[in-house]
Amino acid sequence: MLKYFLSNYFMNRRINSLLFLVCIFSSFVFAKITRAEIITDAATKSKNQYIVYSVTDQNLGATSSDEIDTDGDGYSDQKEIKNNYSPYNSKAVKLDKNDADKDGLNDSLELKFKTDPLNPDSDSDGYKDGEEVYWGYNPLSSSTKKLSQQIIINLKTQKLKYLVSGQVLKEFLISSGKASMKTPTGSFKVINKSKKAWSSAYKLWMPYWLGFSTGSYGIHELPVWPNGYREGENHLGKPVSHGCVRLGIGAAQYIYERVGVGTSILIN
Ligand SMILES: [Ca+2]
Ligand SMILES: [Ca+2]
Ligand SMILES: [Ca+2]
Ligand SMILES: [Ca+2]
Repeated sequence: MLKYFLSNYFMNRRINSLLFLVCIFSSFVFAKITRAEIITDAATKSKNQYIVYSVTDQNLGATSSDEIDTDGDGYSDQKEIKNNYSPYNSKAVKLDKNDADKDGLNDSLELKFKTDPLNPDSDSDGYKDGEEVYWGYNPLSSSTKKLSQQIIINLKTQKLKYLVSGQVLKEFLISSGKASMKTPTGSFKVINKSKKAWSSAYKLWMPYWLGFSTGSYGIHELPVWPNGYREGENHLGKPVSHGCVRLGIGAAQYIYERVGVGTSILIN
């Protein structure tokens, strides 16, 4: 009995000391992980704080003080922005006509997208703010998730607008359906894409095709007949198509490359 008790006692002691060692080791590992996390966290935090600080300071035109005059022209940043002038150019240049950091995004859009007007690559991911915004990517994150993109077509003005996050970035002349073959109006989505679609109804090529959800209609480049004849660019601005929305050479490719299936199209 005593023997049994003693062996049990020593066995328990051994288990206890083993547990003790495991405890020490895991707390050491845990402490290391905790420490690493704190360091990473602090780094991220300070990075975010820096971005928030620089955005607040520069984008809002020094709301904290009326005195900040970045370009030294005698007018405060706040006053210039309020009057639509760039606070980053000592000449009287409008916000949307100035690109202080030459990143392809004008000062006006930098304010709207909350990017740094004096830093070409606000999120330091290697892509310029302008490149990211015009391609539909978030200039404040290295994420490849696209921002919301939209196409708005106005049949009256014969213009197509390309928007990212609700901001109009580009505007192109179109040619929509003639009076007898009107382009449908309403809200649609891009349902398919083709670099060179063939119209079996009209026997012609429709380059950079973006089909929208009514079935037989789409946005495409000025059509090309099998003999190579291209509908003239002088048709742009006039409703002469069979119902599709025609875009000029260059414009069609621009839109085609940037928007994907699912992009919303509003025609009014
Ligand atoms: Ca100024
Ligand atoms: Ca810029
Ligand atoms: Ca910038
Ligand atoms: Ca970037």
